[in-house]
Amino acid sequence: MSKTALITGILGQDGPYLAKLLLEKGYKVYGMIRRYSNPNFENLNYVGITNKVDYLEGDMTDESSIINIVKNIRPDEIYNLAAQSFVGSSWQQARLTAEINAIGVLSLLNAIKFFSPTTKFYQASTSEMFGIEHTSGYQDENTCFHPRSPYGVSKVYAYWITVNYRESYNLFTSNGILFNHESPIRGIQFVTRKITDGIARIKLGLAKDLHLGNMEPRRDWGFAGDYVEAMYLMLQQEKPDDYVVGTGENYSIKEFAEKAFGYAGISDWEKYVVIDPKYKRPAEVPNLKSRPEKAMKALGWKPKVSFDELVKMMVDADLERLSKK
Ligand code: NAP
Ligand code: F7E
Repeated sequence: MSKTALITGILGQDGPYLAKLLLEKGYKVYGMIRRYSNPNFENLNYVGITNKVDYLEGDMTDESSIINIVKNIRPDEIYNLAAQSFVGSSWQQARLTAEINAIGVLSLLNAIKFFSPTTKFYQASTSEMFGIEHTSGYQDENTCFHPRSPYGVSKVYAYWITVNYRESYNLFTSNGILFNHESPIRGIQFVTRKITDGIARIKLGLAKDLHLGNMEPRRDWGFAGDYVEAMYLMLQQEKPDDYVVGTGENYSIKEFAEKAFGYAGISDWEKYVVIDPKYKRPAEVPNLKSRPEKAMKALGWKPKVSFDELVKMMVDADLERLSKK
């Protein structure tokens, strides 16, 4: 009998990579989508698996839809990737962010507790929970949380309720504390993709400049395709646990931009960048850098795609996409 998995947030960036991995491993994959009227299958098309997934309609803010899905399919594994994941918007939509990212997780855990207690649960936790905390310049599983946005705060609740249901009800629930991971199907508003898309537009004469906010923050960027392997591995362990996943290296937004412009053959890149206060945040996370030793040792996981390869992959993909158009 093949294993079954439910992925929430399947239409986002990570969902398609994870679904592809699980399908390759012989899983039957269910994907929860918010609506049937006008779903955007672009990212699933990109990885070539749109017709291989079974879609179920549900919303993280609608507990009855979550209960119905879990009760009906009782999957072996649930990967909760659904979220209002854009940090910038979380100040404008703080309550909605909390309802989706925090209370939605409680609904999923209750559905598991009451209707499918053997289901293993993965929660998409984030380095944003660390915010301004660090231990000698890096963050790992022992670093305290000090989130700096309504998004980060909502994810701290989700993290702890996942731990709490494990400790209270003996459920198999794990948190992957993932640092930033990117790809050619990264949402266009996130800074890496905004930069690579902007560069392709400048290069092809479709835009004159690129408006960005604070270019000093540093991020530990990896490739999404590598990170979904860590998610999968967490649910294959004997015991549930929480793991930091990242590359252990970090770069500033400025360094990312310089590298990406350089790869596209534009050396005088600074003349194309306009610093626009509109993109600055009320509170910033200045420095994220993982120490992923635990994931490397316990899961045998390590990132395969380097920073340089990631930048090239994203610039190439945006140049190709826009050239075709
Ligand atoms: P993403 O591209 O923003 O995808 C999120 C998905 O969640 C979207 O498909 C969206 O559906 C869905 N969603 C939003 N609100 C929902 C709701 N109320 N009910 C059901 N589905 C809803 O995010 P991602 O980059 O793939 O990240 C996956 C998860 O990992 C997220 O939880 C994110 O917070 C977390 N995370 C991401 C990173 C990263 O660097 N990418 C790092 C750490 C943690 P629509 O398509 O309908 O909008
Ligand atoms: O910003 C700065 C911005 O929006 C990165 C999400 O996946 O990773 C992501 O959150 C940095 C910030 O990602 C612009 O101020 C400058 O310092 O790409 P981002 P994020 O906020 O790190 C974490 C791990 C998640 O969990 C989240 O879900 O770049 N920045 N100028 C800008 N950022 C954006 N978006 N746009 C700019 O113009």
